[in-house]
Order: sequence, then C-alpha cells, then structure tokens
Amino acid sequence: MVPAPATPAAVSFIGIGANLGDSQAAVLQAIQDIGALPGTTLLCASSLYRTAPIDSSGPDYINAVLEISTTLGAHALLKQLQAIENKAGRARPYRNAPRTLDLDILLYGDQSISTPSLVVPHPRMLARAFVLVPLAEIAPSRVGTAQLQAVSDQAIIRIATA
Ligand code: A4P
Ligand code: MG
Repeated sequence: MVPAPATPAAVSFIGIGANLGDSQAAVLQAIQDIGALPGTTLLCASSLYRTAPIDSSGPDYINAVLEISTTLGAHALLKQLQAIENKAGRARPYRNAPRTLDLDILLYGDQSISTPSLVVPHPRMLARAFVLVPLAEIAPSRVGTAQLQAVSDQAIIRIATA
C-alpha cells in the first residue's frame, strides 16, 4: 500500500485574549492546550500582557501570542481552537463581549484566506497593540516600527513570562 503523503507543516501565529474569570490561568492553560493539539508543536510563546479593552468592555485583558508549527490545515486548526475556547467556558452573548478565552489565527504560513468562517491574516491585527507588541516580541521581523508606532497610544503592560 502506498503511504498517504505527509501534510507539510505550516508556521502559524495565534493570538490569545481573556478578560473574564482568572484570565491569566486561562491564557496559560490555553498555551498548554494548543501545544498538545494533534500534529502541532509550540515553537514560542510571548510574555503575558495586561491590556485595556479595545472596542470591548469589562476588565483589562490578558493577551499573548504563540508561534506554532502545525500539520492541521487552517480550518481544522480554527475548529480545534474553538473547542479549546468552549472548554474554557466561552460564551458569545454579543459582538466583542468580555470573554473567558478568545483564540484567533493571526497568520497561517504565508496564506491569504478569505472564507465565511476564516479570514487570515486576521483583519484587525494591525490596529491592535495587544497583537502587535507580543508578536514583535517573538517575531520582530513580522512587525514594522511604523506599525508599532501607530498603536502606541493603546495601554499595554508586560506582566509575566508564559
Ligand atoms: N473568524 C474569522 N477569521 C478568524 C480568525 N483569523 N481567527 C471567525 C479566529 N476566528 C476567525 O469569532 C467570530 C468568528 O470569527 C468565528 O466564528 C470565526 O469563524 P469569535 O471569537 O466568536 O468572536 P470575537 O472574538 O468577538 O471576534 P473576533 O473577530 O475574534 O474579535 P476581535 O476583532 O479579535 O476582537 N481588547 C483587548 N485589550 N484584548 C483583546 O484580546 N479582543 C477583542 C476581540 C476586542 N478587544 C480586545 C480584545
Ligand atoms: Mg475570536
């Protein structure tokens, strides 16, 4: 029998956010859960950051960004991330509501994806310090100085290593 061809691994960046309950514990648990996904290796985790809500409400957020290598396709990865959000008790009462855990695919290889359920690169990532600052920490070549400058009015404080 001819073995199935190996799925090539893609490097992907995942944004993590939480601002309900024990947000720091939820982010740390999510990092473990993502590293344990099938076909997935955690390459790098940013520090944890405390950030003021942007277009959202409630307590400050805890945010971080991960770099992973995964053989999951982008839509399969999204499904797995949503299962981790659900395990953390994610509810969606209204758009941009405070949340126990939010996992966004920021980048997936060099792919541009535009489907009803998945848009990559994440369409709002360049407008947000809570994405760009942790991304610049672990992948400085992916974020320009001008991009960081453009979000420098948004409150963000590094609080811990992951
Ligand atoms: N979806 C499409 N593209 C993607 C993608 N690249 N990654 C779809 C993940 N999901 C993607 O997401 C709604 C739908 O987006 C999903 O069903 C999926 O198919 P959701 O997680 O249910 O809802 P959401 O989180 O409210 O939407 P989204 O688009 O993730 O919100 P934003 O724009 O990312 O804003 N302020 C601070 N300080 N820190 C934060 O983390 N987060 C938000 C969320 C607002 N303000 C914040 C923070
Ligand atoms: Mg989301």
